[in-house]
Amino acid sequence: MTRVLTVAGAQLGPIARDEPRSQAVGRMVALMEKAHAKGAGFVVFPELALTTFFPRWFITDQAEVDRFFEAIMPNPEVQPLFDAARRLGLGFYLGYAERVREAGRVRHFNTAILVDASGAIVGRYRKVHLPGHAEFDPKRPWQHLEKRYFEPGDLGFPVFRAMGGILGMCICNDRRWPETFRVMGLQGVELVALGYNTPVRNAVARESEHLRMMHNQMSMQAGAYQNGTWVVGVAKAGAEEGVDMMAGSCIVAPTGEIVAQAMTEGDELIVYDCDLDAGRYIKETVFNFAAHRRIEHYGLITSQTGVVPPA
Ligand code: CDT
Repeated sequence: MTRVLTVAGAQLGPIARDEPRSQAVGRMVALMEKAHAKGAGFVVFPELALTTFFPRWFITDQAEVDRFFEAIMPNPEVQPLFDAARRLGLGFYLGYAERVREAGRVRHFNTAILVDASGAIVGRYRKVHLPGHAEFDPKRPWQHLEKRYFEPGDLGFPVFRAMGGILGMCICNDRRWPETFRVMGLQGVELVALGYNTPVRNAVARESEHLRMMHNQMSMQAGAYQNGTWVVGVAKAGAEEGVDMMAGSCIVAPTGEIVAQAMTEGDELIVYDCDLDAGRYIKETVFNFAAHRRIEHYGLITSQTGVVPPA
């Protein structure tokens, strides 16, 4: 019996700074309806899908920053997504800015949730690798202040039995780190959902647009192949508040092949029938972890962060 999950990547075009949640949610529900019409059972939305990518601005007024965050999930403005999930029998991955009171203090995370086809939240992930910087950088044409507005995720890289398979999540910059995929691979992940907001150009160095797209794809393709898992990467794309954001949302097979890819920089759906058993032969042969991994040589990966060259 095959285990086919029809997956839709729901790329979003730009969201303006003053665009109300209701408008973004309306665009997302339209994509869910389209996904349902194409037979999808699971939809992946981008990172911080409900608002513009606000870390591009240095904002000192915390109340203004907090306007980009959700204190409750679901809340009335995003409830239509959960209603659509139940009505259409469609699970989804949603990236958003999470503001939560925990351990007696207010905390801010760059978060993704996994919602099943009944509209229930069945998984939560908080972004571990926060790129950028914490203070205003006058050398940059735009800022990347994730280290200012979020704290690093505290949940690790959990995977969840959902949608008939083993699903994991990560967020944007996480895809560039092999550790992200390997920790989920060690839990038998079959599909990794991820959203991204990536500027087309490097704000601090010369780097061609072609190369940046190659790095985007290469990271996801390597993560997929080396762990025998599907990877679904979905962009918030296009010219957003003066910054060109990379499109190229794609679905990567466990072989590392890109099997579906967005062609525009706007709201666009890509769909593929993902056989959740397609990575099994990879997990049982070349990447049979139990047979081939040599953990006695991997200690530096968890004991050291920076590079220490020999004396
Ligand atoms: N959102 C996010 O993580 N974007 C980063 C841009 C890095 S530039 C500081 C990325 O890795 O795509």
